Amino acid sequence: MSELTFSIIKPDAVKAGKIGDIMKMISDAGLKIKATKMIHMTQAQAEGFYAVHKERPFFGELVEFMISGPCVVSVLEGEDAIKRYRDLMGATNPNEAAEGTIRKAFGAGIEANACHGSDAPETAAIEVPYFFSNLEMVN
Ligand code: RTP
Ligand code: MG
Repeated sequence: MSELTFSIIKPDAVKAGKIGDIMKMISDAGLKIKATKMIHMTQAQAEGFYAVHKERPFFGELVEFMISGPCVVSVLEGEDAIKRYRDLMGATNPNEAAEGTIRKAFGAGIEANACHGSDAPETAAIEVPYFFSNLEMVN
């Protein structure tokens, strides 16, 4: 079944000039870009987005990282898009990420790991409308 997932090219990868490379990997994987834009998150936006992690010891640092520069947020669509994009991203820790994944290619460490992708349909259903309205998505 075709589904939507939400993607972030994180500030580390944007700073490193990797937007084009990562977008190409997404296209080459057969995921369709329904919407995309560059944003610089406010602290409140980043805290809200990662609210599930607010009790984790790395929460403060993660928010600081996510607001350290602009990022590219996108909505991707395809058959089994959530799992396929997670597979394309690779393991959270780039040192453990498989060859050919975004994090293996561009991740610097456990935090500055180049990208985010929704981890389940329920998460995608929250994350997509957190940054995009229906009017911003192509049909
Ligand atoms: P994401 O949510 O960004 O797609 O990444 P994920 O599911 O692979 O990993 P998750 O456990 O949800 O962690 C969210 C993000 O927090 C940062 N992190 N830092 N310092 C640390 O130990 C640590 N652990 C995670 C990473 O940026 C991770 O992607
Ligand atoms: Mg996650």
